[in-house]
Amino acid sequence: MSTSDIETIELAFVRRSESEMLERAAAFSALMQTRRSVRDFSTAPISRLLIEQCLITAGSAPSGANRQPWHFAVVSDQSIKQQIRERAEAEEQKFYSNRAPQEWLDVLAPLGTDANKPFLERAPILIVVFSQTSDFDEAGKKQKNYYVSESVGIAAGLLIAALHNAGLATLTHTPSPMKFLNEILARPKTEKALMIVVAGYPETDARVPNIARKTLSEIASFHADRDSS
Ligand code: IYR
Repeated sequence: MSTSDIETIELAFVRRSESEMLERAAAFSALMQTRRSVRDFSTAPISRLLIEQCLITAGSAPSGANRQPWHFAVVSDQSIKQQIRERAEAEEQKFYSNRAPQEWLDVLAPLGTDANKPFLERAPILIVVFSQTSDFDEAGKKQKNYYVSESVGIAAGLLIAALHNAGLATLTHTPSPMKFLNEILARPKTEKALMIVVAGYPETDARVPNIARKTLSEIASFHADRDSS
């Protein structure tokens, strides 16, 4: 089937001048440079409307065969957050005391993390990002999904960018294994938690580790025509 055989709609695309494009790219880059993983959250509440808007952005991610294989479980209930903290800390205790090899603990040292996860109770919102490894069609027949971790990873990235853009602090948290999240949130076996995106306001005077981002030349290589600039 070629595009001429399928139903299509007009592409909404804004063609901008080179200078406007550069300005926008620089402004977005500056905004994203101020994103930091925050572990010191205030208990101040955030509006549901704001979270909904950011989730809609996350849902705009491209996905394999347009299957949109994600589910976002948004937790603000204090007793559910408490259960998640208890189960996550139990896993983290095992991680820090015997599961993690010394090499891993060494690279985590500059971040100052440990098995204690108070932010899971303090932050107003935990967004548990689930991957749907398979799905069901209208007839209830099991359907495979494609490129699930790529698709859901992109959606999670867009969610973090949207939350940061909206003015919220975030933390990606990945207790491992995360099966307990299916249990607590009553999600089906076909779903697998990818990460918890913790969101809220930073505590007044919150501090973050003094770590640096790689430079452009460290993260990119250009393979251009010899005569192009
Ligand atoms: N999940 C643990 C350990 C941890 C692992 C990585 I990779 C990090 O970047 C940060 C922490 C924890 O949350 O403490």
